Amino acid sequence: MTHSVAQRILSANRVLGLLCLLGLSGLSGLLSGCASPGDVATVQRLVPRVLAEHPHDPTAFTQGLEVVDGHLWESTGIYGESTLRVVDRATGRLLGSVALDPGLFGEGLTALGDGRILQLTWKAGRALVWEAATLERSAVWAFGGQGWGVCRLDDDTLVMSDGSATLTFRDVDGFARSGGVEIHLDGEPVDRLNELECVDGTVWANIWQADRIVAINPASGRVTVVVDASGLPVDRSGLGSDDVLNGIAHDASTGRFLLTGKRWPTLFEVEFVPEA
Ligand SMILES: [Ca+2]
Repeated sequence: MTHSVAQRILSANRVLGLLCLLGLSGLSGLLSGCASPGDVATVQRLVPRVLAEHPHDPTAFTQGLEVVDGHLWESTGIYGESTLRVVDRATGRLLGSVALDPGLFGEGLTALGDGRILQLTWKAGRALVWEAATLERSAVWAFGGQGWGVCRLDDDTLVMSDGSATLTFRDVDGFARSGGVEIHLDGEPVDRLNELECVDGTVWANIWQADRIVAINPASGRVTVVVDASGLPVDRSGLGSDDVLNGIAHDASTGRFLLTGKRWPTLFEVEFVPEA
């Protein structure tokens, strides 16, 4: 594809997105690739309301967070320090932990739904598959490019981020690529998509270095909700420039989200509410 053709397609997509935003669903709905009528509402602006605070290991460079069968699973990064761990959310105490090969940098993680946990690595092109019951590694799946975040959208589909504005769809078994979608907000690409959380067909994503979380319709790529998390009352006194918001998990038993950051001392239990 030539650059000019790509630009024309991009421009066409932006016009289409504008039609959707203007609510011209009768016209835009005739066009392939337009969002569904239920997807054309104004972007919601929300903030987290803190319902509880729990201790979080201030040495954990959090890269992935997910509640699996009531237990909080976490992936941490940094070469030589990366781990896969199970955490008691109330106390922050480790219930189980395994160290990664020093040459691997841990990234996002998600349950595969069959007693296994998939953990991404950053630049090694390897996804590690762990047995949740024993913390034994049972497979390694290869993939191209960088690994940032991952979540399981449905029984067959994983969603992966790589720091760009594109989310990649992959098979739950074997990690083969099955598609992708560019994420956009008001017609503009949204890059630096990082840790992910799939909740009832919606993909929630941390934006790297932005104190912002977005909700994404994975069919259209449209951002439907923007959460400004800059008001979370985290003690930043011991944090460095890399120690940013990262880590979003949904607890289906309460409907609440769990949020933390890289080396943050606190895990926040929150709900998302309209800005005051
Ligand atoms: Ca997550």
